[in-house]
Amino acid sequence: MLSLLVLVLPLLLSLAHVAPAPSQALERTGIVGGQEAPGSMWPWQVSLRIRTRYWMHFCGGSLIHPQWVLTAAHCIGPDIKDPAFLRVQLREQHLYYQDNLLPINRIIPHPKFYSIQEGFDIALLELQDPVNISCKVQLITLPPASETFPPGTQCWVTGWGDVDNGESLPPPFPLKQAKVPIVDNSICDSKYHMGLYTGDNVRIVQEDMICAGNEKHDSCQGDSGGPLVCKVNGTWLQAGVVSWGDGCAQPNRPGIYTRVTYYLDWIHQYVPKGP
Ligand code: 4AZ
Repeated sequence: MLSLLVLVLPLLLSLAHVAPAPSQALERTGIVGGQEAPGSMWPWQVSLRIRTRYWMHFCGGSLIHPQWVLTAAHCIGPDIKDPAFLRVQLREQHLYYQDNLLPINRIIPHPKFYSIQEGFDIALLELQDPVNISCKVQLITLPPASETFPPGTQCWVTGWGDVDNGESLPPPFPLKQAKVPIVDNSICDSKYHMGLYTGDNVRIVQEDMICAGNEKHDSCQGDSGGPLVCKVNGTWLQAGVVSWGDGCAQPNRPGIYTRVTYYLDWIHQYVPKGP
């Protein structure tokens, strides 16, 4: 039962924190430490909405095919949800201002997902109808299986999540971006062991994860499910899906993402390679 609470708590928290906050100081940066995204960028970013009093943002996602959205399993599982209570909003500059919510056919969490720390934090949403690709709405390219995204690769994370630990994005809820450096998996794992009694032989950062960010720039609650993208030889590729972390922008606690290259075969069991 406790494990159930541990599983649903992140969802409850991510639901709780996104309720429109009273207007606050005008100068707010973030994701954590980012800036507002230019309107022409990140055309694959989507917002996942859940039916409450209104269709509330609870997670990010990315458009990888005209009819498919990639997100995190912890956003929508592991318990089965009725697609009727979810909607997808394509790229918009400010949450809620120009909503055109799209219905979903199928919700597909990775079958091995159980808890965030164990990995497999990836899911697919099939839209009822394929969307029109335009200058505002475009697909993000999945990386080739061989792409490792070495430290030093220029990567960015985007979303409408918290601007600091426990501090939600204030109205008018602009899409935010932050440039986050990739952190090598073994270095990230040793950082996560700092200040813990967990034995060094106990892996915290698993092989199906990729780390990025630092004390200045990070993703945070409400960014979950959204894309970590990197420009490789002039093409934007999706390296990760926002998954978890120990707080946001804390020292020695980079953000942890699901490593997309690890799940290409699983994704292509459902998502056609062409349009
Ligand atoms: C969350 O709770 C969450 N700093 C998302 C991203 C990160 C930490 C927590 C990474 O959804």
